[in-house]
Amino acid sequence: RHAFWETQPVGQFRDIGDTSFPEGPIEPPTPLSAVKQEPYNLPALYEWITCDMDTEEMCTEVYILLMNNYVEDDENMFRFNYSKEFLQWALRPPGYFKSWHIGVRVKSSKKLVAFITGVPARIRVHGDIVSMAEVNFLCVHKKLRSKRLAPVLIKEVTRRIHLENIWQAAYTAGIVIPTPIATCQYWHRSLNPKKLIDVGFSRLGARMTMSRTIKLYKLPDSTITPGFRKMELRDVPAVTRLIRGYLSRFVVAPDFDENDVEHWILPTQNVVDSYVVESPEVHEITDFCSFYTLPSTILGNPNYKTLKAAYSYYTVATKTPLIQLMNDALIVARREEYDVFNALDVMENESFLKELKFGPGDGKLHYYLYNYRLRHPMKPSELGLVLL
Ligand code: YNC
Ligand code: MG
Repeated sequence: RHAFWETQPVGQFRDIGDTSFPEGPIEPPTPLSAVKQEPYNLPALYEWITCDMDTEEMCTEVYILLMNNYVEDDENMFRFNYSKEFLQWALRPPGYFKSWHIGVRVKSSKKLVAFITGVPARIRVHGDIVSMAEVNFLCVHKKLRSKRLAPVLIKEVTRRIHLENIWQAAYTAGIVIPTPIATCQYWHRSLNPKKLIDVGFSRLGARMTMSRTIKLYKLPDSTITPGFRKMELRDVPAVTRLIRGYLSRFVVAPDFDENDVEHWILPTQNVVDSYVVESPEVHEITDFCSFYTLPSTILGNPNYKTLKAAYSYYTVATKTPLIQLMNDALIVARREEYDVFNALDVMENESFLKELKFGPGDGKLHYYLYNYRLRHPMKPSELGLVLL
């Protein structure tokens, strides 16, 4: 059934429900000298490259490969269109390894035809903080599909991760492979309902007119929470304290320090946006919310080229009601001309989705760990991890 995945140190379907395995690594690390020193073999026409994401040229090549060949929805109406600035942000966090940014070129033409990446992260699973890779942006050019190239890319990124003495990984995918640790769902909040309906992202509800729909999703022009403002560099220590305290409640969550927060949460124009609540009385940071920007190309629509989407990232409410904080996030996103605000049902998100008029998407997002077994599958609300 899964010729490749059945050979890998991941939970296997036949073992689901078997509680005799201990939680933790499936295989122990090997000495670094025992890690294969040469890259895996590619078909003869292709060659490996390490992508230097510092250069504009390389970023552009990767951007174009993904723009034309990366993830589409089930009906092939939309395709993710990660921006170059986003890719540079996603791929160069603190302590990143250039060797984990892997491309495949056609030898003769030098055309980039496949890609896979890892970035380092400390992920806590129950009480254990594990050094992992977050693996993302696996892509094979449409003309090279179903040739078993993906397993070669996965084995090569695994080899290069092992060479840095890291033996676990976290990743998400829309498909089911052995074996999800959690299965989550996307929810969508219309900000620009007319465009979303025009491009086929959403449909007019039963007994609804366009003008009633527009009114239903209308948001105020300004945020409601006193002291709500964009996060600044000086907020990093306070936001780090808030996020560490909050994420400690979940079964699987990143172990963020101040450097991580500065990279992952501090606003970067058109990439990640974060807002804090600074209490007007004592100037203390009590809450924050964040979202990242990921447009999708609208395939084959004469009137519109891109859908501008915000994706809920990390949010911590200690004083402001979570619903009010997220409503303020919707207000700023609408003001900045996003068409839709997306959120997974992870962490405490379920508590605001319905009330804030999010609707469930089709398609699920499955979370996975490589070489780490969990005793029990998790509910989405036990997950404190958002991957890009
Ligand atoms: C996938 N998304 O099951 P079996 S998500 C993992 N994640 O193997 P072929 C995948 N495995 O079942 P194609 C996968 N998609 O026979 C397919 N597979 O055991 C498995 N799409 O290979 C699949 N990006 O080359 C099967 O398939 C085998 O030509 C088949 O290529 C697949 O980034 C793909 O959705 C996805 O570009 C590259 O369809 C291609 O179809 C494509 O014949 C559009 O491969 C873009 C897309 C995936 C986005 C993502 C996370 C990837 C995680 C990879 C696993 C990482 C494991 C941890 C490694 C580090 C370990 C340490 C330490
Ligand atoms: Mg293939």
